[in-house]
Amino acid sequence: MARALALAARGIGWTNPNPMVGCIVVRQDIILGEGWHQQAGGPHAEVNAYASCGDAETSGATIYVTLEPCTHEGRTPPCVDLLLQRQPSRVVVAMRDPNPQVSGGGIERLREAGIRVDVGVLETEARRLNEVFIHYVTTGLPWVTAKCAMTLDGKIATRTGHSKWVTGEAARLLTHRMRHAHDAILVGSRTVMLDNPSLTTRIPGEEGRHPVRIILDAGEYLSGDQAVFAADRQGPTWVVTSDNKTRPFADETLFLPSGPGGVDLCALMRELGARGITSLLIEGGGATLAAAFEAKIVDKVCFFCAPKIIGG
Ligand code: AOF
Ligand code: ZN
Repeated sequence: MARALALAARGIGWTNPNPMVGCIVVRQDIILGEGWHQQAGGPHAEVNAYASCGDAETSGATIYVTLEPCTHEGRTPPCVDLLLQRQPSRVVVAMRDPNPQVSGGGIERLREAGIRVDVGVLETEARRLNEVFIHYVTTGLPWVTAKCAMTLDGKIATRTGHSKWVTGEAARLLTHRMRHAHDAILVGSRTVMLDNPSLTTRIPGEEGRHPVRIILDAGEYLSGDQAVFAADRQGPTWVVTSDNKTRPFADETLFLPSGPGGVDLCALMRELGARGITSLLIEGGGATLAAAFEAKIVDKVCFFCAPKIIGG
């Protein structure tokens, strides 16, 4: 199962809104095939695992799969049908599928067919890997990660408000991996004005996915001259506001009710969930992070601590 989880993790950033899933086919203690879900809309892990077995005899095999096999006809046919056809003698599942369309039905159908099913192997690890999927499929709201960097003396920015010089290379690489893994990224307009970040994903030697950039602009501070609005920008940039003025330089302006410190962030989460955004990375600055904690929308905190002293 540990191997199946490692395979599943290769799909990070590419499977949303679907889960990351890995699967292994084992017979007489030999791994005959393995696969993972590589992209939303593409074949499920079970299909890829069986495909990689080639001509090997697979009946009576043991299947290790990180998520309960599906029973529904979505963009691909139900995996349970594939399993019933290939006749494994045992299926080991890390966790039940929290998707209400599946939710236990896959396990039940395999057991009804006389196949032994064991559920709960490395379940904690499997749930951690798919924390975004579990949250989104059960609530319809994006999973929210708050990311922040501070110095030893507790500063998240210099005296002039600049925050891009806090951490070094290693943290920067992790940040780009986090951007790749999230559907959208949120910052306040002050951060955009002061740091002028591009908020894209740049991982050396690897292809990455760019998150939708969402800028909170409660006070008409943005002019459209910033990097996130550049004509050759990668992926869309949305501006969120509680006034009623369209920002012509953005791909979209989202109008929302006002809340403490600016826009009503709970209403924003409902809107983003409805638009299919399953995860949101908040990169600051201080006011935006404070408002997010105040609105209780944060699910996970990633704090980088840099061995520096800014002073002042
Ligand atoms: C995946 N990959 O390996 C497994 C999934 O739209 P579909 O047909 O791809 O179905 C997506 C649902 O299938 C997903 O929400 C989850 O409940 C179930 N299992 N999904 O994308 C997989 N095993
Ligand atoms: Zn499936």
